[in-house]
Amino acid sequence: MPAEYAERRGKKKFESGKQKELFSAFSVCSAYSAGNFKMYKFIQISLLIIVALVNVVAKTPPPKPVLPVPTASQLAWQKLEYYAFAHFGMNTFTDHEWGEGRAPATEFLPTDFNAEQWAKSVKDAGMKGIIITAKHHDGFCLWNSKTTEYSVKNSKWRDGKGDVLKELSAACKKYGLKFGIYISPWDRNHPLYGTPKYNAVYKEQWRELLTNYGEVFESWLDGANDGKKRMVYDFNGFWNTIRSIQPNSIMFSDAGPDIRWVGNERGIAGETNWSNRDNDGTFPGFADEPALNVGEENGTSWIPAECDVSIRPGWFYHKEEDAKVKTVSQLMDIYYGSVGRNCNLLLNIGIDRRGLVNENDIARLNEFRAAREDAFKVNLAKGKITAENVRGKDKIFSAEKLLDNDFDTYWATDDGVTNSSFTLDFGKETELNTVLLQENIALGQRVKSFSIQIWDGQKFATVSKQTTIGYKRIVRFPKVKTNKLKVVIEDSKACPTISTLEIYNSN
Ligand code: FUL
Repeated sequence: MPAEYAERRGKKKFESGKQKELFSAFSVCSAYSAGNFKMYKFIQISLLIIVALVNVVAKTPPPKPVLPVPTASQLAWQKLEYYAFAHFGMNTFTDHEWGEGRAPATEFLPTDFNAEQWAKSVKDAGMKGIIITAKHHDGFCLWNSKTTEYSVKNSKWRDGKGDVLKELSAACKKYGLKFGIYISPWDRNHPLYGTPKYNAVYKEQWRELLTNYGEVFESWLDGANDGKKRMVYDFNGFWNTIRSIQPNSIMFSDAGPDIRWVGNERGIAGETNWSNRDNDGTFPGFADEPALNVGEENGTSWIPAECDVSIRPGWFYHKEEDAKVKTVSQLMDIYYGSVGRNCNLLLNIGIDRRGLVNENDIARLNEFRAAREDAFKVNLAKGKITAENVRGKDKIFSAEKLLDNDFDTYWATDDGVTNSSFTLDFGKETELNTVLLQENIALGQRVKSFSIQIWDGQKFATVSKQTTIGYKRIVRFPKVKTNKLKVVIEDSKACPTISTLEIYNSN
């Protein structure tokens, strides 16, 4: 009967899916109660308004951010997680780590330079980009810079017409890798070094590099200074130059401004690691290493840490270190100590005298990739997940969001609830030793302490007690077997906003 009613009124367009059901319901209602079309229309509109109102009221507002928060570029940078440092330059040929800037430019002579081989090796290793030492402390420039005679143009490589930056940036583009640049402020060759005029030289070098080689995802500089000619660096001027040419390029130094050094060259962050930092008054070259390693809970700037570490003892290639490439187990410890502790990992490879990534390093990079893939192959976080508190009891903030493989969705609690938990019931006994958590850092880093607990048959027992989470936290503990795993957020600056839970049983 309702269908006939619709037919008579020429309402056939309603007759599909949900709309059809809705229409049928209204129709029955109107046909039996009012019996006339006006009344039917009135009820239909009223019901639609009520549904719309209920929807508006039910929409729980998202948590307010806890300041500071990352910029869009900082957030994009954090998601890269793992990329390469490539040390290559005059030191490669003189067998030095810190050249004095006196070796003749003609000594730079790679026999088989191939930037695509670098890019392919890095891509195959699962890394997301390459940062090249365009100029190290010796002052030798791998591009033809108008600011100095000490560069590839006075070498015999490619008859003085070669440009490492040009070939490498093109290779990165071809392989879908990000391209980054390090130029050392300390310059042991430039005649103006030590005088205020050198600051303009260094800015001009950045200008050349940031103008001629496409997008530079990271601009890397340190605060190294000469023991005798103490140079007063214009760091603010350097940063302004970089920012004005490529505003999205992430600037690294001991003192940010966008990302910070982790305080050691071992690639290991503090177990507690805040992306917040009190940066006022700091500048590159005077690093407070312990503070850089852990950040500051109430720091007012968002300056996450980057772990730079070399795959060999030295940063530059030395033949006698061919047998000293770090083992997979050392590299895995570095991975857990960096990416697993809210950092990005900048792993260095020294390019050899041929101008190639050395076979020993390639083999190890690939083994390291295989070990990571193996450790994170089977995500055991499957089953029924529930939370003690869900923001506004709204499903857009439910515990299920922890398992949906979407960083942008997250479990959150009501405002003021800074101690809460979620529990995963595997539905069967499960062996595990690794828990991976991510905070939705777009809303700031919040969690101050948390614990991981397992059901022992009678009660939940703590297997690990930790402090910060941040963008990514990977917690490892001895293998356990259990039916249920619970993560308790013990303390948080404001309601927690957790994006991801993954669980593994790795070797
Ligand atoms: C330091 C330099 O002194 C080292 O030689 C190396 O380049 C390292 C990555 O940065 O500041």
